[in-house]
Amino acid sequence: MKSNHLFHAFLMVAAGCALASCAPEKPADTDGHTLWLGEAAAALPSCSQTTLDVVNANLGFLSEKVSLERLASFDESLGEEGYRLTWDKAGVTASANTEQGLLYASFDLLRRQACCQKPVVGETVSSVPAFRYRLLNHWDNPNGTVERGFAGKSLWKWEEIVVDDLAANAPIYAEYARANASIGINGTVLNNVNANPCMLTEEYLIKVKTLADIFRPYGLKVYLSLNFAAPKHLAGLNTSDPLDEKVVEWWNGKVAEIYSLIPDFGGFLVKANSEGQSGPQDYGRTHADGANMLADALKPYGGIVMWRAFVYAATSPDRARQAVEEFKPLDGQFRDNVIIQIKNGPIDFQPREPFSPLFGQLERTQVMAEMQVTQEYLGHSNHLVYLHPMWKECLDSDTYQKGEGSTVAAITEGKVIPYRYSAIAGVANIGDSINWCGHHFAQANWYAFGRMAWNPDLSSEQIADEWLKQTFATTDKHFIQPVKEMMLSSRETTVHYEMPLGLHHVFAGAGHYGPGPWEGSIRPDWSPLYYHKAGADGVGFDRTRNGSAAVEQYHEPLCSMYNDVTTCPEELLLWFHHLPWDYTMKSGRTLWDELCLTYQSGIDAVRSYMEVWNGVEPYVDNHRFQQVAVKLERQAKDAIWWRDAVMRYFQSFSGLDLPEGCTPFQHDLDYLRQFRLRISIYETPALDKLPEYVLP
Ligand code: GCW
Repeated sequence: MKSNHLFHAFLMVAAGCALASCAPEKPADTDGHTLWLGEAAAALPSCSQTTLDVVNANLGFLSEKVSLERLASFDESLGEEGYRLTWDKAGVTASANTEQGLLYASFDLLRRQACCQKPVVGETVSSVPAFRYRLLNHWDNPNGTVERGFAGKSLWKWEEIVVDDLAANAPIYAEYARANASIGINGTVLNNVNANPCMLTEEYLIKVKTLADIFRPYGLKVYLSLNFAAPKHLAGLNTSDPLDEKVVEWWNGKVAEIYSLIPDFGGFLVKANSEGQSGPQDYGRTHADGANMLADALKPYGGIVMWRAFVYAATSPDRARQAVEEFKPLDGQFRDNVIIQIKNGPIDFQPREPFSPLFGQLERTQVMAEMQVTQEYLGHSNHLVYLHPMWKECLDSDTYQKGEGSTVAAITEGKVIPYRYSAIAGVANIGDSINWCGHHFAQANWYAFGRMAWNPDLSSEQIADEWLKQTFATTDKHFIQPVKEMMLSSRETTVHYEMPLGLHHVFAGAGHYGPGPWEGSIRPDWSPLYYHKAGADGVGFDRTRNGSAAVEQYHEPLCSMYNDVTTCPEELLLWFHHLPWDYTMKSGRTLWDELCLTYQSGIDAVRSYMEVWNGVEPYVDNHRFQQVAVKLERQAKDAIWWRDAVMRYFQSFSGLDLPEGCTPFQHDLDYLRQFRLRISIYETPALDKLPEYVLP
């Protein structure tokens, strides 16, 4: 059986590496379950196996001869997880301090083989992860729903997680761990930050232990989100005050219990005093009081606390300012095993935001970035959007905290202010759907997050290139080139057809799929009206010194640059400025015309993606080809829907018409307002439940 797999894998690679110039043979149908790992995904050990078994299984898929070398004396330059590859005439030697290092080396070799990278005899390559903690955050609930999950139900079937040989019975958990290991992810937070206290009961902790045992050989540690009010819910205490002795005692006991089951448990992720979650402020205490209590309990075991900065009160005139207002006064008060986890932007995972100013504001507190891999605001699993350029834009942003070069990447890697712990998190886009992520191309975002967490310097292009070659088992440039270009432009395209020029949060309802610029909400800061502020006088949120003054949370030269309408980057214009409809843009066009034409460019781009995809049909199996094609068509229609809704609504203030170069509106405002997309925070809309559009 195994040798069969091996032979097949070898043939696939050989075929993929051949320089194909004539029409390729149509690949056999696949459901996409093997991800970027292709045939190698078949190499699953049973739960009792070790990291070295996983490594050896990988080596079985390599056509070159590999020697493994566990270094006798610790090589500081490689650390706990790094590795070195050296090629000579006999083959390649993989060296590392630990088995985990060898694990990552073996996946590197698999990647090189699938991408047909030719080794050079005499060459040496060293690779060390930039971040020590590279985590997925699952927003999965114990009842099987996934908040903002668009790929089916939760992967974790809690009711089934009871047997010892679970890995054999449910190989999906090992497959999941293996996929993460292949891209360097070394930790997973299993449950939603809106945490159900039951996750900390003995019943669930035993299940968590079962998963941890399956994940261990793959170097993947488990973490949990916690409900800050757990002492009240689970122990019947009358308080969860972090300074109360009984509460402290309960947490200490709980942490001891967790480590007795899972000796390498990673730690806690906490959403406190945010969107209705309980927290230390319920008892007049600070975020630092709350985080430190947990940090002290975890410290003896080496665990960490990731305390989220996503906090905002309903009453604030500008939600974008609030994280800095809450956390800056607490700088220096957190224990050294606390990391403040900050979303990339100051609002909420919009298609484009400036970086969160909190990254540059804490001098004596460790910070990490939280990226969203799941496409809450970018078309769910219906739209093809490659997210790496968006994350990289944030990581490469210079905060100027300590002068030029203080990028978000440098800060969170601990290069600006030395940290003990460096970390990065991505909100997972994984569910129990057969292809894991709902959209075949959404797999690229899981892949890209892991690769970026290992090496934030990798370019979007390189990651897309690797992913395509592995996932579609071809290196043919007639496929790779056009599809890669489509991926690379797709994020900007989405910005264009959803919310160009700094517009944000123009979504209908709580489902965050389609447009609803006219909508109010029970909370002002959950409503599009609060964010776009469109009226007869123009559109945009004034965050200048004359407005909410959010610009002042950025260091110079950014503060002045954003504050001045003539120097503010146009892609963020309406994020920082409220401007009249006839404001003159750099192109010489009015703001109104520019908005219309930018929407149009988004519409045109998705339309062109349909052509690109049709053009590569011979290179893709029918199954995946059809599934992607159907979704691209919906994406193209959604792009028009977005333009119609937003610009029709804005038109009711501006009184202006679409300029030349725009396709006409297809629906009027009455129709669009009546169309109500009622979806919950747990689902993606069915394609036939969306408004009818005709493609030009
Ligand atoms: O993006 C928003 C989502 C919520 C989410 C929250 C958060 C888990 O709409 O569904 O809750 O952010 O990040 O806590």
